[in-house]
Amino acid sequence: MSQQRLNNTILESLPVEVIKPAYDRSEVTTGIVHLGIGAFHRAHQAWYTENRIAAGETDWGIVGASLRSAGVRDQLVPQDGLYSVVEKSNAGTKVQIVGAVSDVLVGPESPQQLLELLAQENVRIVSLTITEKGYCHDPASGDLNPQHPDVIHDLANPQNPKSALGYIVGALALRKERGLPGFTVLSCDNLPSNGKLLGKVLGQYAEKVDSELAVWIANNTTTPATMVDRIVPATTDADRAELEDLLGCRDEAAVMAEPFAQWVVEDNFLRGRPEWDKAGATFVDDVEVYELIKLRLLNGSHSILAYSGYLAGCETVADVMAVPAFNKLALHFMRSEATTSIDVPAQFDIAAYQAELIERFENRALRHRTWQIAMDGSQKIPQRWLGTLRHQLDNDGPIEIVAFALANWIRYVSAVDEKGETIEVSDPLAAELKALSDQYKPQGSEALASAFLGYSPVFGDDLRNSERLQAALSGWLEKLEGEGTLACVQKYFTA
Ligand code: CS2
Repeated sequence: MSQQRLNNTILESLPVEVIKPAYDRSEVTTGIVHLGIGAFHRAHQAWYTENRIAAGETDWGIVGASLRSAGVRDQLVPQDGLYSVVEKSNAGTKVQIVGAVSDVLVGPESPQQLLELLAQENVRIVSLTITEKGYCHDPASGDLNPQHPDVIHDLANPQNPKSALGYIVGALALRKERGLPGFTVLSCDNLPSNGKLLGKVLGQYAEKVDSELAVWIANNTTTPATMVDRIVPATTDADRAELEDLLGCRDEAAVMAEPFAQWVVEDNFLRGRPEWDKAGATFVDDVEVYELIKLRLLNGSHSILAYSGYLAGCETVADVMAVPAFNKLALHFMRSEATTSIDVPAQFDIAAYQAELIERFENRALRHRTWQIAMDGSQKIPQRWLGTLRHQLDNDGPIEIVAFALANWIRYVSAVDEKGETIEVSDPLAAELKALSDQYKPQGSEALASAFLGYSPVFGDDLRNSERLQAALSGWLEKLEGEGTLACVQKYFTA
């Protein structure tokens, strides 16, 4: 491994084909604090912002924060915040060095420092990619979960929070006390009506702190909705080694991404925003339908391919898509179940969108692991599958593929695959889900289906009442048990 790390001093000596910041980084001031600075933020919002900083909007620099581990800080800070976005497709590779991030703080190391940063007047936007589970909500209802361990902790320790909600409300309390204005809180997570959901949980959390503060926050923040889209798999050691050959130096913070990127944002910012539209984002009055389309078609089929593909022995999404029956299943799901559950605007070319998704999933240059997408299913399934399912049940529409997908997920969270090997299930509810499976699986498919449909944190209180769903789900559980996922897809979904 070469010793030389990517940093400000070696920018000039990078190969000419590498795109790099052509502005004076020392002139950039902080306008955005981003909580949850993982790979997705770096390849998406920070990458859009880089374009605007380069165009002269130098008061929108980003300071990132991690609310859990020091990993990203240790990757980025020794590199002066610089990192590569490596666009990979069958057409080749394009590398851009992004300079929009000036620093990274680690919440648990110094909560006070992060609270103070968030309270700085020049911070006008606090953006979030904290994943579904970071909102401390009940996924079925969208309300704050008052029993969430982080909520309990943060209410008792407001100076030393763990959750994004604790930090944001704590910082807003400081701003109120100091006579400073609030900020825009921008959710960039894959949740339905993410802005509204964020506004609601922030309000519910603040109400528990102090109702006067809750009123101030309601009047001094906005929470615009966003639809964010770019496939950004976790970076691997092989990716970093390959990039090192190309750059001639080591980039520990590099992110791999597809060329495609989309960002649809509700234009409701309290104290200004970068002109992200000039970097390709779209500002609209209502994001909801774009979010529904993205969550139900892209993420919905992603999760289907993840659980069933994993069980069929496929490591990456591209591997799953290389199996013709799975490829057909994805398109069939989008057309027959997901799309028909949405009131798609007449001008939206949904057939082109579906075809593009298939192509994006087939991108063999990206190694997007099925296991990665399968993480946190309990938090993802409600918005990815269950809205579609409820719509179809209410309208006597098709439910076969969602039911099949649910059966695969139930199989997956049993934590044992078809060959009897252990599955490393990563989900905040993994233990409960496994216990449910262990208890009911021995009683047969019907009992198992009904136990899961009765599990309200994921399924709410309505789906257990559908006999149609119950029958479809137990049918699929039975078939999966007897025939296995791959054989089922090949036998039942090739038409
Ligand atoms: C994926 C998403 O990991 C997952 O659950 O479905 O991260 C997906 O790649 C992005 O939403 C694409 O924009």
